[in-house]
Amino acid sequence: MVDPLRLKVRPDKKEMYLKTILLGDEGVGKTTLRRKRMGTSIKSEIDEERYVKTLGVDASAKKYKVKDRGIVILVYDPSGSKLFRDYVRTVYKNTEGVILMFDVTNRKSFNNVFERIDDYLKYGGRKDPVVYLVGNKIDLKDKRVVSREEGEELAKELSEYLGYEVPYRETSALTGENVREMMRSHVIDLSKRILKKILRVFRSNQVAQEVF
Ligand SMILES: Nc1nc2c(ncn2[C@@H]2O[C@H](COP(=O)(O)OP(=O)(O)OP(=O)(O)O)[C@@H](O)[C@H]2O)c(=O)[nH]1
Ligand SMILES: [Mg+2]
Repeated sequence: MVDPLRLKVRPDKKEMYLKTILLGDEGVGKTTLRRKRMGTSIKSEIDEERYVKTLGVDASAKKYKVKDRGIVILVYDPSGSKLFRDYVRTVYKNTEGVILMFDVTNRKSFNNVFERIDDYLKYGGRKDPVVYLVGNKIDLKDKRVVSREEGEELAKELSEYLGYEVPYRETSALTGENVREMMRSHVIDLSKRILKKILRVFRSNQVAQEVF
């Protein structure tokens, strides 16, 4: 299990500590999204754009502030490869959120989304995680094969399947387009779901601010 101290994260009593996992096929952009936009990693990483497959599970932490309350989000970033599936399953049970990613230039990755959430639900994930569906690589306009409408339709199907809303977002992990907004919104939804009994701060719209 990832030790938060190794990430230099020291949640104090006022800080909440939540975990979310990026799930999707190999090469959809999970590591790029996490590494470039979500802070420090537990493994030493070279900042390059060359595709280096993730081995096992990596993670980053990012701290947000929602109404004066620090919220530390640990983002698990597993390999999309079947080779590591057993290992990846061991981190499912500790997560409150799931970001289901596909690549809008790769239809197979889109077709495999249901299999990913089923695997999560079957092998130890919580039964009602906060789920976001994310279509990545929207900067590759000429290579796009999955439309926004299809993404929205899939999010609807996932919502029906799970029994609660699954938002759909489109991002470019490479350029950063919409990544920050997607994460902020995911953090707010996680906070609402997990903390609403503890905090009475969600009567109005809240904004999540990055702290580090
Ligand atoms: N054009 C473009 N390329 C991207 C984007 N996101 C990732 N890539 C590229 O796609 C390749 C794979 O990205 P990764 O982030 O390593 O993919 P991954 O999902 O972590 O893959 P695994 O670790 O094997 O499961 C890399 O060459 C990235 O630079 C994007 O939004 N746009
Ligand atoms: Mg990776």
